[in-house]
Amino acid sequence: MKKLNIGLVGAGFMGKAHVVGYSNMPKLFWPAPAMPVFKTVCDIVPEIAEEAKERFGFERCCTDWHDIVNDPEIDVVSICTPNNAHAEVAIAALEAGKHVICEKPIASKLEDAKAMAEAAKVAADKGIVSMNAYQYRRVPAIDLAKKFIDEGSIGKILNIRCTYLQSWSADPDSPLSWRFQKDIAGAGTLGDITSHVVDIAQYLAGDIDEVVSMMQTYIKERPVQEGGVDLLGTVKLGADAPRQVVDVDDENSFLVKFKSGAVGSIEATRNAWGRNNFITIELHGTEGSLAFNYERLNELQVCFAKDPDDRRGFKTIYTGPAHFHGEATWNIPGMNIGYGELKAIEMYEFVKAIAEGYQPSTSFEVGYRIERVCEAVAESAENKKWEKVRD
Ligand code: 4PW
Repeated sequence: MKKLNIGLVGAGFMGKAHVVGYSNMPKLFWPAPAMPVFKTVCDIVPEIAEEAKERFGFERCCTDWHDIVNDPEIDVVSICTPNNAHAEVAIAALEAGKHVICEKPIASKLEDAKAMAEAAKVAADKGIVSMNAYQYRRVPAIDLAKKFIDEGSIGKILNIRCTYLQSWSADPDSPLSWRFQKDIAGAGTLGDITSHVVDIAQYLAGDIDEVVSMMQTYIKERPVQEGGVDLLGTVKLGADAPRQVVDVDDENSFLVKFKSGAVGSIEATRNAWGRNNFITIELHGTEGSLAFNYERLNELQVCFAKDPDDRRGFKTIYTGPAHFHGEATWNIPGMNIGYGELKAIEMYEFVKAIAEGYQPSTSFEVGYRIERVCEAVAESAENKKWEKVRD
């Protein structure tokens, strides 16, 4: 079986998620399209790099990503750094002929996102695969929603309502990690989580054309966190810790018009006590409706207009072996998959694309367009008027 030597850049939370995805992929999907081999892990913090080598089973570790990109033995580069490093690493890796999977948002600056999409196009002509890690569109229930839409089962889409609500930054003592710093992250909630629902909305309902938005920053200062590790608010810093200004958004909400004529709304916040990974999508069409909530990710709710008046209403479909990659996971609906299996599905899609020589659906171009939507959202909040998404 073909082997793919993996170089992982960034060994924090998302680095762990990529490793879990690669390791479980061949255990779930067999025969695997290729076998990932954990070659080199890189982190700028030497102790984290050493620990990741031992914990994840890499052969080597380093603190300079060039060691991965310049290593002729490496086939694939997984980029899990803070957002401002994505472009430099990804473009160098693509130019060195490596396949690349890069965490989202694609970059911290629009011009970097554009350069990445262009580099990916050039690399694609040489058979190099690139992918932006928008994993939630690969949840089997979202795939099923797409199937219902494409088959015409809910008719013409009229409206799509989306939320992404979390609570991990609602506490003012949640530290000022890189996710709250514009020069590193590029944006706050907008890039971090709104981008996911923009991806799902566009995947299901087509391109967004115009937006009108509001953005808020509720907690203006946070305690400074030593070191670059992002703990997603799981560790709080006390009242005595020195504080610095937050220069990104905590929350954004906007109305959308799609090119298809459909309309909708998107709301995202990391300050919603009681909500955790609350990604909800509700679509209303001329022939029916669909509803999804990631906190119940193995379920899709469907309602069909054609059902008799006394039977019409939402019913729940539990995803399982009959659904997207269900043959690879568990045998009975209700046994359920979670974030770990989802990352294995994502890595399967990536490795299969490499083995078979095509580009995955979440291309760098898709990542760049999501940034274009986010640009319009930020401009609209500033200008207080509808803004077109630039092509
Ligand atoms: O991409 C998102 C993140 O940045 C994730 O899906 C969840 O929220 C986990 O971490 C943050």
